[in-house]
Amino acid sequence: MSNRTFTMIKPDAMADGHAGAILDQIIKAGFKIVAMKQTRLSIEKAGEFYAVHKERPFFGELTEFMSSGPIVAAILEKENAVADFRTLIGATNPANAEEGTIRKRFARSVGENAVHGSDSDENAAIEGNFFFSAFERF
Ligand code: RTP
Ligand code: MG
Repeated sequence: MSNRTFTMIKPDAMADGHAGAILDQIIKAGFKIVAMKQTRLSIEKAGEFYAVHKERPFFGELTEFMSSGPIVAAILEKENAVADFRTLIGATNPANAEEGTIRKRFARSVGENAVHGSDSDENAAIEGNFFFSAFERF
């Protein structure tokens, strides 16, 4: 069990002005920010990030959406980070997300669902390395 996870505030939540409230909720839940940046994915980079979903019917929609505007990417630290962060964000589809979760509060839809959270320790490390060098982690 590792103590780090990776997150993105997705373009919908950025455009809707929720970045500050989402970061506040993440910090209040006990996560420490190890690295953070605002950036924008090209459609090619979004495809690389979500390569595991290449064969899924929503892949085109997903990569178009994820490259449609700026995002905030961050590495987060907390005991049991991956599982606890997925609890904090709630179900993929905000309609099924628990009351008070980030997706319940801020997501637009199953596709435009406000935040990403890594699904395993291994992917947390891969995804953090995708965005950050050793010089950008504190
Ligand atoms: P994420 O990777 O972004 O944290 O989300 P997740 O684990 O909860 O969901 P995952 O199955 O990994 O799907 C990745 C992202 O693809 C979009 N999606 N759209 N239209 C659809 O039915 C659909 N299903 C998934 C969502 O943006 C989801 O977060
Ligand atoms: Mg996922």
